[in-house]
Amino acid sequence: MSDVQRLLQGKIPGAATGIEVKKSICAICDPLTQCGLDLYIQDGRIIKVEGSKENPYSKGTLCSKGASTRQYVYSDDRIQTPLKRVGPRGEGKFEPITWDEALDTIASQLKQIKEQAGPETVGFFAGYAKFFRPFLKRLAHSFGSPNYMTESSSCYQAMSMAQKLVFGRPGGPDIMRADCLLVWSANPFHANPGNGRAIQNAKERGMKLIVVDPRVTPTSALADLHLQLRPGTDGALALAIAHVIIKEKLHDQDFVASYTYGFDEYKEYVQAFTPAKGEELTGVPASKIQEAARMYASVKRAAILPSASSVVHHTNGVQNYRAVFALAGLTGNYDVLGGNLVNPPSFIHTPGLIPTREHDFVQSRPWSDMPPRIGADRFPVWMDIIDEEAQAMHLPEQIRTGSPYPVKALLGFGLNYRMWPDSEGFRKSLEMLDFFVNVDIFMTDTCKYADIVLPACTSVERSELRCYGAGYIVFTQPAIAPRYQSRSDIDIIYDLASRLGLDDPLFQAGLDASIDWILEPSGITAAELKKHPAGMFVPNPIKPQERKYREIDFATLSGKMEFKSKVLEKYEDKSGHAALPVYTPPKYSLEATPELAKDYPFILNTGSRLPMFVHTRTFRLSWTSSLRPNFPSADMNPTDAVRLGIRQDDTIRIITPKDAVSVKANLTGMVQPGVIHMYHGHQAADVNRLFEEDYLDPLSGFPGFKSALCKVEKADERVVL
Ligand SMILES: Nc1nc2c(c(=O)[nH]1)N[C@H]1C(S)=C(S)[C@@H](COP(=O)(O)OP(=O)(O)OC[C@H]3O[C@@H](n4cnc5c(=O)[nH]c(N)nc54)[C@H](O)[C@@H]3O)O[C@H]1N2
Ligand SMILES: Nc1nc2c(c(=O)[nH]1)N[C@H]1C(S)=C(S)[C@@H](COP(=O)(O)OP(=O)(O)OC[C@H]3O[C@@H](n4cnc5c(=O)[nH]c(N)nc54)[C@H](O)[C@@H]3O)O[C@H]1N2
Ligand SMILES: [Mo]
Repeated sequence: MSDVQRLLQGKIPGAATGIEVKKSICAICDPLTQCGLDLYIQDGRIIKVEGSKENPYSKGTLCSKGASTRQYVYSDDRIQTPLKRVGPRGEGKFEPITWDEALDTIASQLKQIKEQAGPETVGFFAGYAKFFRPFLKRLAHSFGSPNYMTESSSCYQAMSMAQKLVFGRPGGPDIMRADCLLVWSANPFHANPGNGRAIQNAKERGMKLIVVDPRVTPTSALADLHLQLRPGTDGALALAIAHVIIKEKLHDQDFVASYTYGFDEYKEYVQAFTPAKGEELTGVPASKIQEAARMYASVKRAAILPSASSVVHHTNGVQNYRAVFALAGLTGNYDVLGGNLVNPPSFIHTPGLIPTREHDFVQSRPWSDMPPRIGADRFPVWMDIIDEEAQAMHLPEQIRTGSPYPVKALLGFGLNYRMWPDSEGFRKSLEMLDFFVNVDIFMTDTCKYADIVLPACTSVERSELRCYGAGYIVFTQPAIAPRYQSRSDIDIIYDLASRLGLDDPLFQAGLDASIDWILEPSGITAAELKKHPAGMFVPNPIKPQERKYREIDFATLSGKMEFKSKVLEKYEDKSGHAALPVYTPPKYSLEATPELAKDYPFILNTGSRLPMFVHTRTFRLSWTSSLRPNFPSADMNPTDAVRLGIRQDDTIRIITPKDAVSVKANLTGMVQPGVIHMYHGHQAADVNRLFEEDYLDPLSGFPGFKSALCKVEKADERVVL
C-alpha cells in the first residue's frame, strides 16, 4: 500500500489526500446550544464526522445522533426539488416545479388571502427546528400576521410561564456553582448531554443531587435522593417540601420579608400539605420529602433544573411548576450565583451573555398593531405573559371552526401534525385549509397534505448563528453544497419577503446585514465571525450579576416575587385560575375521575426522551434505530406485565376512550407499576392519536401528554407491526 493510500484509508486531511476538515454544528437535535462538528470532506462529500474540541458546549463529544450525521444528510428520504401537489391531499402525488414557480405561487397566494381575508388568516409555523425562528417571526409580523407559532406551544413556554408568574424573569440553574441541585423532572443524560456532563462534574466536587422523576433514569441513578412520584403530582410534592421548610424555619426570612408578595396566604395553604399528606398524594415516602426539604434548603446555594416539557405536559402543569419555583423564592435561591440565576436571552432563548437586539428584530410590528393571536380568547394568561408567539394548540380547532376568525393558509417550516394531541384530528383540519406550504428536509406524512412542499437543507449545508453560554458565538458556513435543490430555511424566508414585496429594510439588506444589526450591541459582525469558523468569544460579554432585584423590581404586577399571582388574581373569578399555586390532580386520574380509572387503570405517560431518537427525526436512520430494536414499543413494569400475561416484545394494545395503538411491550423496572411510558411521533404507532384535542392545561394550553388514563391488552398474535 502506498503512503497516499494509507493516508486515504486513515481519512487523514491534507494536500496528499485532498481531504479537508470543515467546521459546522449538529442540529439533528436542538436543545438551543449545539454540538460542534468537524466534517472531513473529500470531493464535496462528507466522509467522516467528529466532534469539535473547540466547542464549549460539546467539547469534542458527539452522541449517537450526531455520529449519524452522514446517514441523516445522505438519506434517501430527502426532498430533492420544490414540489406541487397533483393528487388529493394526503395521497402523496407531487410534481417537481422550479424554485421560481414555487416561490411566486406562494407569494401570490399569500398576498391574495391577505387582501381578501386579512393577514391574520395566514399562520406561520416553526416545528422543533430553531435557527430560522427570529427570521420567520419577523416575516409573519412584517406581513401583518400576529400568528407566528412554534413547537413551543407544547414545549418550554409553559415552564417559562410558571417562572414568569412567580418571578417575572425566569432564572436558569447555575450548576457549576450550586451546592445542591434539585433536578425537577429532567433527564439530561438522554436529553441534553452538556447538562449531564455539568452535573457529573459538580457531583465530583461534592454537589448534592436530588432528582424528582417517576422513572429510574441515568440521572436518578446518580442522585443522593430520588423522589419517585406519581406523574402529575409535582405540585403536591413541592407544597409538602415547602411545608417542611417553613415548619423547620429553613426559609430565607429576610428575602421573604423584603421581596415577596402573598407569603402569609401561601404559608397558610401549605399547612395542609404535611409530609404524610404529601406521601398520600404523590407516592413519595414522607421521610424522603423531609430529607429533600432539608437537603435543598439548608445548603448555601441551591438550584432547580427544570424540564421544558415533562411537568408542564399535564393539565395542572403550570400550577405544579409554580409550586416548584416558589421553593427557589422561599429559600432565597432566586437570582443568585449557584442558584437560579437570571441571564437575559442573547439569541433564540439562549442565555449566552451576549448583548443583542433580537427582540427588536423579531417584533417588527407591535402586537397592538395586529389582530389578536390564535388562542387569545381561550388562553388569556398566555397572552398576558408570553410575548413571543400565538398558542398553536388552538390551531386545529380554529381551522375547523373558523372562530374567532378563519385560518385560511399555513406556511409551515417542519410542521408535523403528530406533535399535537389528537393528531388525527389535526390531520383532518389540515385538509380544510385553502393553502398549505410545508418546508422540510424529508418527505413526511404532513408534507403529503401540503399544496407546495419545499426542500430544506441540513445544518451542515447552511449558515446559522448560535450563541452559547459564557459569551461564545458561532456563525457557521456551509461545509458542503446543499444536496439536490435544497436550500436554507433562512434563504427561503428572505426570498419570500422579497416576493411578498414587504417594505422591510433588513430583509432587503440580506442575512449578513441583519446579523450585523442584531449583534450591534456586542460589537461583532458577520464578517468577523466568518473568520472564526469554529466560533469565538465576544469581546464584551455581559458579566453575570446576582440579586439584580435589589436595583430593579421583579417584572411582576406587584414588583415582588409572587407566592400569590397578581395576574391570576384577575382571572380567579372569571376562569377559576387560582392565584395561589393550588394543587389539583390531573384532569383524568384516579383522584379526579375514579369511574374512568376503573376501566382505564393505567397512567399513560408519553414522550420521555430516548438518547438515539429526536421526536420523528432519526427513526429513519439505521445506525440510530439499531440501538433500539423492537420499536415502537411501550415501557411497562414487569409486575403489571405478569398480571396481564404479557411477555417481552409481545404486541400490546394501548387503549384510551379516544383511540388505540398497537406496539411491542418493553418490560423494565425503570417504570413504576401502574404507569405506561411510550415514545411519541412514530408513524407506525402514533400515541398522540390517543389524546383528545382539548386535553390541555387551561392556563398554558399545553397538552396533558404525561397523564392520560389508558388500559392495556395483549393483542391478538396475528397483529403484525
Ligand atoms: N406525546 C407527546 N407529544 C409531544 C411531546 C411529548 O413529550 N409527548 N413533546 C412535545 C415537544 S416538547 C416538542 S419540542 C415537540 C416536537 O415536535 P416536532 O416539531 O414535530 O419535532 P420534530 O419531529 O423533531 O420536527 C418536525 C419536523 O421538522 C423537520 N426538520 C428538521 N430540521 C429542519 C430544518 O432545519 N428545517 C425545516 N424546515 N424542517 C426541519 C423534521 O424533519 C420533522 O419533519 O413534540 C411535542 N409533542
Ligand atoms: N435524545 C433526545 N434529546 C432531546 C429530545 C429528543 O427528542 N431526543 N427532545 C428535546 C426536547 S424538545 C425537550 S423538550 C427536552 C426534554 O428534556 P427532559 O425533560 O430532560 O427529558 P424527558 O425525557 O422528556 O423528561 C425528563 C424526565 O421527566 C420524567 N417525567 C415524566 N412525567 C413526569 C412528571 O409528571 N413529573 C416529573 N417530575 N417528572 C416526569 C420522565 O420520566 C423523564 O425521565 O429534550 C430535548 N432533548
Ligand atoms: Mo420540546
